[in-house]
Amino acid sequence: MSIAEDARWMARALALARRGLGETNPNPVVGCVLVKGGRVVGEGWHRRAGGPHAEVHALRAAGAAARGATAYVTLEPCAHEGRTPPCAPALIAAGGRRVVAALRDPNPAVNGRGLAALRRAGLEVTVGVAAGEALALNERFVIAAALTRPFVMLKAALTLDGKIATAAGESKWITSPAQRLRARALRRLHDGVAVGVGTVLADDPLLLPAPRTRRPFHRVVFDSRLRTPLRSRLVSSASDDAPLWIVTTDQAPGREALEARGVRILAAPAREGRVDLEWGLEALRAEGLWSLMVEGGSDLLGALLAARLFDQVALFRAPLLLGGGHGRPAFGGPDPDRLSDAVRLTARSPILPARSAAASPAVPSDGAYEVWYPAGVRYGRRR
Ligand code: AOF
Ligand code: ZN
Repeated sequence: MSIAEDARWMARALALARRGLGETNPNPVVGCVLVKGGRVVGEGWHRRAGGPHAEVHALRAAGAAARGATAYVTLEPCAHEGRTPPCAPALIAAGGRRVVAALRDPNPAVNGRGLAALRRAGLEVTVGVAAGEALALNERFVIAAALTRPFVMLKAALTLDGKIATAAGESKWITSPAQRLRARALRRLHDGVAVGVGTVLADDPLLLPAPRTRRPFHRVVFDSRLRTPLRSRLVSSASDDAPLWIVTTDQAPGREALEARGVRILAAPAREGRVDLEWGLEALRAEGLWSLMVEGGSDLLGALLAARLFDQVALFRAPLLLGGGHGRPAFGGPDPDRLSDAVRLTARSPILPARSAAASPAVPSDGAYEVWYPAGVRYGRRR
């Protein structure tokens, strides 16, 4: 099989994987194409967490024709018994001859074990075809696999001079309707969104993606003193499809009334009366959240920035200059004394291999927002 042919079938597998975007969380998106004699005998993609993996869909479609086929998969076939049976043994049992994977699965539960099992069974294994594209597609999953907290995207809608509200508190609306539409669509890529309680009190937001996801979409409030109103739209809409979790301290009164309305409370040991953000994020990860979009307010974004607890920044900038010295800055938090304390950003994803031409575009084609990454960050194995 030629390199060009491998690239062509992997492109097809990537296109299939893309169909799962927004619906497979916290799992990655994965596509699989089974090819024999230069034609497709079966294909599939992972549709939702807890459902069959891409390989299983493709094997079912191929039936007996899978014997002797090459499997093109955008992620290493798994070897672990998770919510579904492992894919590597399924490919072996079906009589596959060769497996081409774009990426090794960084999930500590897999991490090379699937590839090893395939090789042991005598299948030919090729890894790294279109790795850059596959990484860009599953950026949140791949980065989170190296962390003990969720992947964190900081999102702000701001004026060109960096303000998210006037001194009087007016914030609706800074960005255009088209930008706001894109921001709600961006939520779909994440397991959930988070805000500080100040934003709940000021805006009473619903924090749901549009279009809605078929899988549960989590809303999280960082709220040290449990000030989230029982009558807020977040609490009223808490459900299995749209869970509401509040990260608070173990000293905050009033949790029972919220719990009675179906709100999940995660109580951290208080640090100077406030939630320890790192503890909160690690607790969210332990509860299964791999990716979080943090949408404000100023204090929460500033605190996460100062603590370097983020992996990506999405800026929705409006062509406005507010002026004045008292508008609300997008990123509050502590004031650094020195320029060397500023957070330097880069447009290039830190997980892309140096030579890869693939890119997660810094500005999507509609120009609605910009994507930045912290410069100089290296993701190793689990930090
Ligand atoms: C594959 N093919 O299509 C996907 C894989 O909870 P489970 O059993 O669905 O396992 C989820 C993990 O399996 C996920 O974190 C990732 O490591 C891998 N996803 N693997 O072989 C697939 N979606
Ligand atoms: Zn699998």
